[in-house]
Amino acid sequence: MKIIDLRSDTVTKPTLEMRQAMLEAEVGDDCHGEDPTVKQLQNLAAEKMGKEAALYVSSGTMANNVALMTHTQVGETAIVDAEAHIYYYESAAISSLAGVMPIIVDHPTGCPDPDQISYYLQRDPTRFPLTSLICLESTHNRRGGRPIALDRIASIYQFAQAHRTAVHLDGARIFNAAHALGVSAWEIAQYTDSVSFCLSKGLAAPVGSLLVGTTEFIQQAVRIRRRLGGGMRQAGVIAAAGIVALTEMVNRLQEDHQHAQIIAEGLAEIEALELEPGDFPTNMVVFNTRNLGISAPDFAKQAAAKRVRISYFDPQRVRIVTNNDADREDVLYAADVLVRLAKSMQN
Ligand code: TLP
Repeated sequence: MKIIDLRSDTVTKPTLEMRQAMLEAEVGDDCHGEDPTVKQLQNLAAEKMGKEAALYVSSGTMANNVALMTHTQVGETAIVDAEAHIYYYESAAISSLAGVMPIIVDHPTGCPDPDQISYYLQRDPTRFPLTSLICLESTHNRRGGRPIALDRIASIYQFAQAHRTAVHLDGARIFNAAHALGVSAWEIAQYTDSVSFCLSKGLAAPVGSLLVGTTEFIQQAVRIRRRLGGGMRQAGVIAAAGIVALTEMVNRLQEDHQHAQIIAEGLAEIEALELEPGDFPTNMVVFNTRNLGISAPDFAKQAAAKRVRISYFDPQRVRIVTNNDADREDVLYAADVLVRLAKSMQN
């Protein structure tokens, strides 16, 4: 019996077309700039994001860390959302690798208001640490997969530019954000200095992320990637799957969003279950179990016993992520299991 894995979109397996492309990939030593498939992927990524250049790296975490270390100097500060992946899940790389002190700002959209951060951007740098970077995330994982609205990111970028501060977007799921907002990815990326995005989530590639920015920024990023041991050799083998991800898999994200909607609509009927509202729903459904009298890990355990695997952010917040390996039939089954479970717990 099939296990329906909705813990994350990272669990997706590469498609047949990706495996075929990997088999046939033309390769070379990428540290010598000689891998034609990596170059093709990087060019494609830069073009899709409307940036001058791109760098292929092993993971979203590495893309964020390379970005942080390229934009900042040791001893500076960076504005980071209180729920950001960079802050929560990257083993404190922001401070341990980049040597940067995060300034944590809490805003429900994941994107600060200018007046929340203007103080940090205007401080006297002879007496206070310099704030050289604003980190954003869209879609925002721990904020229920919500995208940052275009006018919000535009205004924070304008504000950052006026204060000579760079903006990095953790766009691990930027194509989900673009779909939800009804725009192209470059329309979001135009309001950033750099973007990291992942091929290995909803786009189903087995590995890999990209960092995009100006040619000068990417040249420096190559050096930092090498410092982190992230230089790769015949990486065309995996980049080939990334090209399939970027050319064939972007449009299908819409399906994941519809599937998440099916689950959210089912769960919305249960009053005791606190669904986190999404203005622009994407491929995540997040809810709080506190009024069901069960912890999120225990709820997940009970769902797993019925072949539906889901994850949780903390003791009371469940996360469900639709993905390429769960089709409509799987999703209908999962929705039914989750709704029945929650109903059986409400009193
Ligand atoms: N997120 C993973 C876990 O680490 C939580 C997931 O299952 O969602 N930025 C964002 C917004 C992410 O959600 C992730 C992965 C990353 C960066 C890191 O990507 P990888 O796993 O490739 O290092």
